Amino acid sequence: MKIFCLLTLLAAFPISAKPNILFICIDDLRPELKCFGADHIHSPHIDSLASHGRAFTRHYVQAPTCGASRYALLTGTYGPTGNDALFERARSKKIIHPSLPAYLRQNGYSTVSVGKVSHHPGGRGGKDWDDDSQLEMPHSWDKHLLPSDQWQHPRGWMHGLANGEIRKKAKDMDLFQAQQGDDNAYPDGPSVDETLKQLSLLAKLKKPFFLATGILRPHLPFGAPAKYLTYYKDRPFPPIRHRKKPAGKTTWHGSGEFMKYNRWGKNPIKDPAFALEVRKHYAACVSYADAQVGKIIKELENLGLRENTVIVLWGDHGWHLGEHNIWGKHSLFEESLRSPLIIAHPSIKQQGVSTESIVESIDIFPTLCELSGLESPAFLEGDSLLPQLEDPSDKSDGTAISYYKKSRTLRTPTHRLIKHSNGHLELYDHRSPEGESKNLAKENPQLAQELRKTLEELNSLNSKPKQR
Ligand SMILES: [Ca+2]
Repeated sequence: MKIFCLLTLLAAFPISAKPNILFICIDDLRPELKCFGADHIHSPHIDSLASHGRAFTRHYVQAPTCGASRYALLTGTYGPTGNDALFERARSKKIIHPSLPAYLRQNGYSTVSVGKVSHHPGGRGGKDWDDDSQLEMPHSWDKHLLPSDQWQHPRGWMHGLANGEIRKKAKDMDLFQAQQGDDNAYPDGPSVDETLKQLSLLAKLKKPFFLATGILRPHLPFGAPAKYLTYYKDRPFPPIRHRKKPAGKTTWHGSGEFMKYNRWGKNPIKDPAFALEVRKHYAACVSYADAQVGKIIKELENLGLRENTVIVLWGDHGWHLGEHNIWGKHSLFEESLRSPLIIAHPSIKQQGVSTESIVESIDIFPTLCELSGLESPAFLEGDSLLPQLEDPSDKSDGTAISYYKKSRTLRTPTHRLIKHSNGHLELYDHRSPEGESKNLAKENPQLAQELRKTLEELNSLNSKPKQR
């Protein structure tokens, strides 16, 4: 039955054999985009992409931290919970299954990565993340590039601020910054220049390509050229939802990553004016990232490649901007786990209509296999999103699993269940205005236990996230 449905869908999807794939990763981007309902955000290029494809408004990542989330995306499987997940996989010398780029490479694709795609920009380890003998994803990329430019090395680029400032200690850096200058005053500028150069080189090859480019902003510290802040100078921002620290045992935390950059010693929880400044600078970083997306897609069009290229835009996880009294990621609340996913191609029907189907990052690998006419390897743990590309009202499957440290969560179309290692449960009803601010596990123990069982059953079907 599944094979019949798949053949029907593929017949309805007239993509020529082995289209190119342009994969755009954006670091720490919550769905703070106009096309995802954030009307105060200036994001014209990503909005345009969504209008030519399918936006997944309920896409959930597997983990609210860069390395573990990218592991799940790039391997198509649930995995470890730490940032060094891909390095551990590489060091284990037990890589049985190919990564997404390795699989495409085995099947005739040129594979190139620029910027932050795996956890380390450029995909190498060592003190400055530039040691060619320590590859994060062996056998995966023809080229895994990161032009450090004035930031000296990939580690410097990763946390760089204007004009070559690199991180020595986070406490000595600006939490946010908007210096005058062009796009190349901040780290994404030269990386996107390299992406454009690689696109033009790939266009000359007589084989399909998988080009993955990783945009760094809006990752901390929030630095972007001053022109992007001007969009927000006098713009009203909506109130922060669910501002209170949740009661009881939860995955709440004290915003450690954010606070360590905060050399001004200000606290957005107690200082509403500062909180608004932080939100405006995050927004400026989103607009800077959006402008980079615009440059890449324009070059794709200039090269005449748009018609035969599947474009995927993916945020590696969400970010709390004050919701639940958190400024950061690293929780199992909606704000940390929901991120933008857009898939665009001329063959997609009802372009510009989003889907509310619950989907996960591990679904992307099998989707790209099917769009490329390749068999989906049996080890993949996600489901193809072709049904949602064919029909945005499709509600098939409808659950997402995520994990952080020793806690796990299940998102259904109506609820979120979080299970802690000591058995404690959190149950939230998304149909209620209280959402994830009121734990209903004691009020509705039957549903909590049913969802706990579902979570455990789904995990028995799939590999168990390793706890570290
Ligand atoms: Ca990230």
